[in-house]
Amino acid sequence: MNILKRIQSKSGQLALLIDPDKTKDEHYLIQLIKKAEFAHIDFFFVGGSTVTRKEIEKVVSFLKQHSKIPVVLFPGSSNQLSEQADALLFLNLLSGRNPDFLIGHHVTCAEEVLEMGIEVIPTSYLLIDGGKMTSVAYVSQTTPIPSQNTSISLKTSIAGYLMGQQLTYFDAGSGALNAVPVNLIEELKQKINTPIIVGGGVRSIEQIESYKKVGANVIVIGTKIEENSDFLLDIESYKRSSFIID
Ligand code: 1GP
Repeated sequence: MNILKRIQSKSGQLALLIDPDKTKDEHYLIQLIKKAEFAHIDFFFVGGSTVTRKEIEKVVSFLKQHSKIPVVLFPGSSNQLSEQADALLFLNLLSGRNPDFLIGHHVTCAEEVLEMGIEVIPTSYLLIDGGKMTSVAYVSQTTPIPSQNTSISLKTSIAGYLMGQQLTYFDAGSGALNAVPVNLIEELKQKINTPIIVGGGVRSIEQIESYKKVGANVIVIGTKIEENSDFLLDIESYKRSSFIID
């Protein structure tokens, strides 16, 4: 099954975000992979705001060598590529008005991506205000959509869908104080049939559950696991007690 189909197949799947800038120690990475497998994590997302190609390639190759969990590129710029990854989120930062992140980076890497033959998933990427300045807002020089203004987020997502994007990714940004409002996902699901990824500031099982309940396909977790990788053990117990795994 290709990655987009897997994402579409059910709600409540989990992605562990690996920022190569923060995971340089191989011993740490091995332990993280073991815990992620134990927790039946569905995807590794790899990317970061200021990561080099060399770092991306190194981490992707390491993950592919030591794990069967699919690796999805979640790039912060046009150089964050690796042929060994299973798929690439081809992100359009639709919440912003910076042409570099709407078309510029895409042009820069277009031929190379085509030649790589990797699965490419056109993705509407919306930054939603998470209560603090995040690296992605700073690096992209864009302003996130105010979180209480569901109407702008909905219209932006629908525009992306009408332009042919295959996925909608709501991101409150890494380490956000406030995660993406659950009702935004609920309302979008009522309007269009787009698979949804949500991330930024997810720190509890309760949040995971509430996103799953409203039909978010993938919930992305980075910071919480960077701070305490044993959160993956809590995820395992939650999945076991909810009969998601046996
Ligand atoms: C990925 O930005 C998220 O979309 C990850 O955010 O680091 O807060 O989990 P956290």
